[in-house]
Amino acid sequence: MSLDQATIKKLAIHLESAEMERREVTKITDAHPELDWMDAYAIQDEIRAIKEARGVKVAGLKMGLTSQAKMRQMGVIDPIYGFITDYGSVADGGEIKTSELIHPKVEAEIAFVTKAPLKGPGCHVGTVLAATDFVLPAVEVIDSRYENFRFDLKSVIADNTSSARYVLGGVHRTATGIDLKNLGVVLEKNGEVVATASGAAVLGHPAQSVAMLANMLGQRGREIPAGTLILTGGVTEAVAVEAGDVVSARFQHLGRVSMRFS
Ligand code: 0L1
Ligand code: MG
Repeated sequence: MSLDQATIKKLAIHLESAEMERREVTKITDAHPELDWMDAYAIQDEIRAIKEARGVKVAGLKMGLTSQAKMRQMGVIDPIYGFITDYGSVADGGEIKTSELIHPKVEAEIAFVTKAPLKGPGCHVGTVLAATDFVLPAVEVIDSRYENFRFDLKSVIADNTSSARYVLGGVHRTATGIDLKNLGVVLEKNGEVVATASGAAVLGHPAQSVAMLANMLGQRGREIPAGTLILTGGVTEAVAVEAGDVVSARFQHLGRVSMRFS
């Protein structure tokens, strides 16, 4: 690590208050070019601690930048992870207030819920499917705290991977008998198709995203506990939304997830 604990804490407060106050900030590596990967995840951990001290519950984990479409869109080459919160959850068909966000974008994702712990290294698609309780359809609403979504990978890890809101669909299925790799997804905005993809867009198979998460956490001596909700990353590029938009994602075998932005 190259930053001291006081600086980690100061940057966590800076980013967390930007989220709470819906305020854009410049990427933190501008002022701290020496920030390394461990610093970035340490800032994210500190944001989690700030929220938990305020009574927020962590509702699950997320992988970000797991599809070629997203990596290309953001000009990066590595997946990253973060956490999702209880206050980020929006009911299927519900309303999302844009006044509570800076510049939201939506992405269709396949979510997993585990029934057994997963600890890397060595996790793969097989271990993940064996530890999966069920999968369900999701839309993540991301909202980078950085101006114009302009960031580098370390800055965005520190900003809890742009985590903001998420909507889970009501249909859940065991992973057995569903071809998650070839599962088709259609993302619609205001009745028009804006993106299509299949599960394979996420690292070849969405379970591979969970395996990578377990392996990345394993490097830090951590694991994915049983009963964890995991968003595996957008199957398509993220699509910008504004007040008045209605978004719907249709997932083969898993039904539809929808929301409106007010
Ligand atoms: O969930 C995601 O893929 C978001 C990763 C962070 C990058 C972004 O804000 O697009
Ligand atoms: Mg995402």
